[in-house]
Amino acid sequence: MRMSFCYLAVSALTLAACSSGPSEGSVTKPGPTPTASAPAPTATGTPVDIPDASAPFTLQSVAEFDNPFAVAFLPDGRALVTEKPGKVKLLRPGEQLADVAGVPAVDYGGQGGLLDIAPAPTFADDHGVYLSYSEPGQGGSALALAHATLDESGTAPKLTNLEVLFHQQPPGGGGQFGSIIAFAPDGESLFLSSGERQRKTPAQDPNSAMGKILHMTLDGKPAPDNPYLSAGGERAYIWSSGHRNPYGLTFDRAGNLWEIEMGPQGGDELNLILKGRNYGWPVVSNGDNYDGSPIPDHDTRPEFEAPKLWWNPSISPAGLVIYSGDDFPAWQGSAILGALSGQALVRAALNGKNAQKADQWDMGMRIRDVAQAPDGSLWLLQDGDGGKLMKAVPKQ
Ligand SMILES: [Ca+2]
Ligand SMILES: [Ca+2]
Repeated sequence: MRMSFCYLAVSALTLAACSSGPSEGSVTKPGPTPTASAPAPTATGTPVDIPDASAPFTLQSVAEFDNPFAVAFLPDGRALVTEKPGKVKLLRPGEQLADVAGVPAVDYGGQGGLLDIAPAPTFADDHGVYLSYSEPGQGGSALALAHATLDESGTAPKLTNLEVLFHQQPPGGGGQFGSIIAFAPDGESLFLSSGERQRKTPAQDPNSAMGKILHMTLDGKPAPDNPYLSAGGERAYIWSSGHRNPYGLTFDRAGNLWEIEMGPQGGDELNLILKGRNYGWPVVSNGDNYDGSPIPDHDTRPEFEAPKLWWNPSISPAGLVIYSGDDFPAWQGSAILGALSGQALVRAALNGKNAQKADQWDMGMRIRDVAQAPDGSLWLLQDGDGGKLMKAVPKQ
């Protein structure tokens, strides 16, 4: 079922306009260069019931998507949303969702497809965006990172000047790609999380980009301060090793890089990412294999960096922000993460380089991504067919 090209507003007029999906002629041209003062999408959407009465917020849905993977806000408060089958949608309050043309071909299926999207640090000047996706190739697919320009000069938005900056090699079948993009605080480089494609051993292979956090310049070259720069090849891109399926990656205001990853059963992790460190997968995990066979815990091998937090039972963490908004003052500086199998929104309080579990609210649905808009509002993206983009609104 594909419900959603349509911005779901309570206005009957808007709903009527949405009834037949998009057409080029009916898409209102987004405005010119964004301004920093423009508002985020307002909470004029549809209330969404959640089972957890203790949550200090309600949810308002503003749009639905076909298997969305990521939401990223632009400086003017509009949002870009990726759909795994291979579409990018541009959301503007009160209007239909606009299809963004020019998306590269993706290998959609399983955990693969169109994945993360992030406006460049220079977006206000050049409208640059970064995309990650599973790129079709000989023998399978590979994690790819591309840069493009969001061109709104025509009747409908499109990606132009698309350039693939990085391809993980070799291609292969299936598995989890990770694929989350995070910019360094100085805006001069980017980090890309790369899953081990459910193959385990590549996470410890020093010459493979799988199961790693990668670090590169904005034009896709290994970053000059990388620990194995002189080795060349994929190794030159590696910043940290021993990761399983990292579906969240972001910096806090002090410049610490935080990562969440799906571990084996009972072994999901929140990690503080440090240059050149090895995070242990698949040699150690505080969880165990899904077939019940044990994996030694982190404390048996102190040479591997231990997680700051882990979850048993598993929650399948996906999406991570360090919250800094005003809607929920008590959460400022906290890590907010979504949970797929856990069907939850999770808060971890951060204190310097340490973390403490704080809240886990039952959302009654799989949460695929979380994001903070420029106005500080907090947004949740539901997983699956018809997945909703929802604003968390404080209860009065
Ligand atoms: Ca680990
Ligand atoms: Ca274990």
